[in-house]
Amino acid sequence: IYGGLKVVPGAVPWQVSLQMRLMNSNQPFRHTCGGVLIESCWVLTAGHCIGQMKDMQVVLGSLSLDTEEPTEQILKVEEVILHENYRETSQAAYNDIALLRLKGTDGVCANETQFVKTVCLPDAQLPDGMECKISGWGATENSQYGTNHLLDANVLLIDQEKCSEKGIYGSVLDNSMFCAGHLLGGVDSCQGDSGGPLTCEQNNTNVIYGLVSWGDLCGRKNKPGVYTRVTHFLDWIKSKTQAASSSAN
Ligand code: 4AZ
Repeated sequence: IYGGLKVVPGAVPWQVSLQMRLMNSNQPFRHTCGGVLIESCWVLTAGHCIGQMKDMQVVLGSLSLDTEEPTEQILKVEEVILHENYRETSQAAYNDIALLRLKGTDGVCANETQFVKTVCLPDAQLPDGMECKISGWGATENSQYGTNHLLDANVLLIDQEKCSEKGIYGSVLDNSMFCAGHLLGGVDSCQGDSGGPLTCEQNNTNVIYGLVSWGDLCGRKNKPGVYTRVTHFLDWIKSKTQAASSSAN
């Protein structure tokens, strides 16, 4: 996160650290991407966060990556569901969304606490110019390798037409994504924040409106962050989570 501040305990209780290590290696798990807890057994993340041949864990209730905190819950992943039309080009990622079904018993995976909570799905588009929040452990203006402490920042939803102008992203944008940030630069998501939340307030409730997806570097003028448009995938999310939770968990 560029232009961010340290998150206080419990302020972003749906934030996930998605951690990976090479299969069968004895290396420790390393933070790879963000994610978002939407149900006790379901995490949303970016499609491009799903590498192959990786051993994966999901860490909830964490602020500091290098310390074991009493608020943490560490869960294994039972199933990875990558969007059927996920596609990456040199410029953009399309349909950049995946679901992780967590391992649990009797339909309970994450336990709700003050530090671990689900976030609601949105039920409609929100207005351009609205202020929303992004968070993550990704690169900052001072550290390309990311931060140990979770950071967050406020960004503005940017009109799709505006963001599709030639001097911004032109024709690479589609309806599976939207832009948010500050066209003057400075405040943005960055590498390592991918898959993590962009939440906004809708009817006095925080909703997960975007997932950190891509951008032309970070924090640059006229190159805002691009986010997976969660409202575009509501039916997909519902079909996948309902189909699976009726049989398993
Ligand atoms: C990345 O490389 C990345 N400024 C994520 C977000 C943004 C740029 C790059 C948005 O994962």
